[in-house]
Amino acid sequence: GRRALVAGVADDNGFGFAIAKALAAAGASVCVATWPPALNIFLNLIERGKIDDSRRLADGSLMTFERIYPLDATFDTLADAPEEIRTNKRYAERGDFSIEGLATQLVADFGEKPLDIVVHSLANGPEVKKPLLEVSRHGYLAAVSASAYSMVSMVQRLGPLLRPGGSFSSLTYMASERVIPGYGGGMSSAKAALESDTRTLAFEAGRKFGARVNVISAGPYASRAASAIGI
Ligand code: ZID
Repeated sequence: GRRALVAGVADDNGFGFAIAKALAAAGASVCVATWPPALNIFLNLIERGKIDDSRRLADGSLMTFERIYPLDATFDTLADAPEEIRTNKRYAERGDFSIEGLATQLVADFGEKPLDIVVHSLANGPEVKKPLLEVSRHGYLAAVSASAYSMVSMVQRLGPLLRPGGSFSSLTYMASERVIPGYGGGMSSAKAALESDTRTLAFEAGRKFGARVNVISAGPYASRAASAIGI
């Protein structure tokens, strides 16, 4: 069977959950990766049965996640995380939550070539409510780091874990190409980078790993992230 990793699932409201469910319905084993600050809440929702209705598949069974990994995609290695993050309660209890840590754990759990499908369904822009004219350098770079470089780093580190014919996908928004007021904080810039990088990564990772790399430009969906900016 195929195994998928969906990065960016912390509740049953977002694209990541819906994609995970579609993959499970199609017969894949699904692992997810969750931002450490949201992980406890997510595990509680599952444990208490609060998202059982959302987990129900057409055949009546409940979708299960093979693994739920901690992931902060702004860190490539654990050493990249600053002291105050590494010692933060939500992070400290989780082991290696970096992208490299995720790759290492996947190999430890399933062997050298554990994956067929990787979905990047995460983004973060701390100043998303500010128009570009008011965005700080820090906010802009944070948006690009979490929302675009995270994909580059995931392809670098998870590419070697893909079986032949494997694929990467991510999600973008049209504000990369057109002016859409309200999608600020450098998020439009981050999505433009993500889309451009997808072309270059498809070229490079196709040759290096035999992997496909695609990005889907999504329509509006009232996820937690989108609700924060009034979508
Ligand atoms: P979501 O909140 O379900 O998923 C985002 C996830 O990212 C959350 O689980 C966060 O915990 C996680 N996350 C944040 N920072 C980090 C980090 N550093 N490391 C690891 N995880 C982290 O929201 P979602 O489903 O909206 O987002 C999934 C993807 O879809 C993101 O790439 C979005 O940018 C993208 N997307 C969403 C929408 C939308 O409407 N929900 C649109 C386009 C793309 C969109 O904004 N008209 C208006 C707006 C839009 C489309 C059309």
